[in-house]
Amino acid sequence: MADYTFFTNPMSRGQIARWALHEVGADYATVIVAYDQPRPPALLAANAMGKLPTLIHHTAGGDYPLAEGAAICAYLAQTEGDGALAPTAQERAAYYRWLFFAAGPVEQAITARSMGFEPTERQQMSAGFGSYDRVVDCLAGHFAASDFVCGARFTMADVYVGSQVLWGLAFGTLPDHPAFAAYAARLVERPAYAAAKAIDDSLIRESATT
Ligand SMILES: N[C@@H](CCC(=O)N[C@@H](CS)C(=O)NCC(=O)O)C(=O)O
Repeated sequence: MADYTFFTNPMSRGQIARWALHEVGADYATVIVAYDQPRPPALLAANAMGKLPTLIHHTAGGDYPLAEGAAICAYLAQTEGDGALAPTAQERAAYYRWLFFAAGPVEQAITARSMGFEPTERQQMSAGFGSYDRVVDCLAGHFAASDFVCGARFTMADVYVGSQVLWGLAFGTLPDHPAFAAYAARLVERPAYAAAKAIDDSLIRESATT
């Protein structure tokens, strides 16, 4: 049995987890979940949300279910290989700050904007993301000053934060800011990104022809 069971759909945030799995060279078996079919019982047992991506880590000590793209990235960085993509003590503050910022405010701001919700000035005080423009300015400001989340070095936080930027640029849900474009260009040079993307792109092409 592979070390990880990976429930995904190629057209999903599962792409983030696959990239992370490839960055650490994890041994995984994929279970493709079709959106128009009932969720497999093993997926629901691992994640009652039935959402993708979901992983199960099979270890000698038992099975560990894992969900949430950002948590999957952080877990894999810490658990697999030599931990090279986990943060050093000096990188930890930036690593967690931007990982949580991307999973919370960035995700909420993009979702709110694409679903037509713009908080009023008063609502912005209690909405965790404040406003779409504040989130975008904050994120773009970081990448205007820094090559990667933690500075000069690529870490696993870049898989998650970077995926938000890559998807945002691809779907037009983030503006074409030069700092985002330059960051995206650095990310796509990662061999693990290319390998994971090739698998999902090929699965998408296959499903279009069946
Ligand atoms: N908070 C989750 C969101 C996961 C999520 O919404 N996944 C979508 C695909 S991108 C999904 O599984 N949708 C199917 C459903 O909700 O049943 C994460 O960041 O991993």
